[in-house]
Amino acid sequence: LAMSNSLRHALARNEFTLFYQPQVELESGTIFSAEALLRWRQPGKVPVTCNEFVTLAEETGLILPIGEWVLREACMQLKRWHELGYTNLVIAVNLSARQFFQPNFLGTIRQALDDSGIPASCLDLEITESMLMQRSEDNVAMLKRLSGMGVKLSIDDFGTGYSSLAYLQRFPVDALKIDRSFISGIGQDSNDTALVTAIISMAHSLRLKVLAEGVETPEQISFLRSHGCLSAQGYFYSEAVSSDEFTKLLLRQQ
Ligand code: G
Ligand code: G
Ligand code: MN
Ligand code: NA
Repeated sequence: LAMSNSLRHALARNEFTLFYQPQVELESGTIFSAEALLRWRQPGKVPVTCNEFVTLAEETGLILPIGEWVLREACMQLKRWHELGYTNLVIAVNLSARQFFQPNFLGTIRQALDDSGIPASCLDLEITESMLMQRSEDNVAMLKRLSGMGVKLSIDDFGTGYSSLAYLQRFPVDALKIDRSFISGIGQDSNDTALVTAIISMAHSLRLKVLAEGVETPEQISFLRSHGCLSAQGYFYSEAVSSDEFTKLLLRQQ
């Protein structure tokens, strides 16, 4: 396959970059975190979407070296922002299942923290519900060790999987990210609206933070605020941008 061949050389050829999407506090609009999103640009070619090549990278195992690169790069970039004075800024990194279940996963995290020198509490790992549900006993042990290191854990695309309340309570998870498909239905679709309300109140009773993904309109923002959701990300604030553009966003809010 042509794409898997190009993917194999992409790291060595420096074709990957990270873009960053701000995560903001709803009340103040302050940026508190940057979600790192992987981009692949081959010279002279149309960029491939992340979903396309992440799936291929998982199948071929290339996601392991790519994922390590993402972690390193994201932590190093956060270090630069900390050095500029944004010392409370957090970096959120997406993990794939294969990475998460790799035997030396904890070692990889430790290494990225040590090499960059950022505090563990400023690294937020995004995992999916389905990753939590697989091999749940091993997961509890590993998540407890991660949480013991001080690393934060968020559940990405929340609401699209099958996690139960009982399950959620067993994992040392810090935050739920409500999937953007539900946010886009706020005020449009009564099922989505009810679901968002239920997820927020469930998160509160489990003492979890809750973030709304894919926020695009002021109506969505006022709905979320009035229901006690404290943080959000989405095109209303900013799409994912280069590290330089992200620095400008940080400077602008001073
Ligand atoms: O921004 P974009 O449309 O490319 O993101 C599409 C999907 O790719 C998202 O679901 C996101 O979680 C995933 N993704 C983005 N960056 C990474 C990454 O570094 N690692 C993994 N495993 N997935 C990522
Ligand atoms: O699955 P994950 O949440 O990691 O994926 C992030 C994806 O969501 C990226 O592809 C990003 O480009 C996209 N995204 C971020 N904000 C918005 C938004 O407000 N609206 C839409 N439609 N997509 C968004
Ligand atoms: Mn994500
Ligand atoms: Na998501």
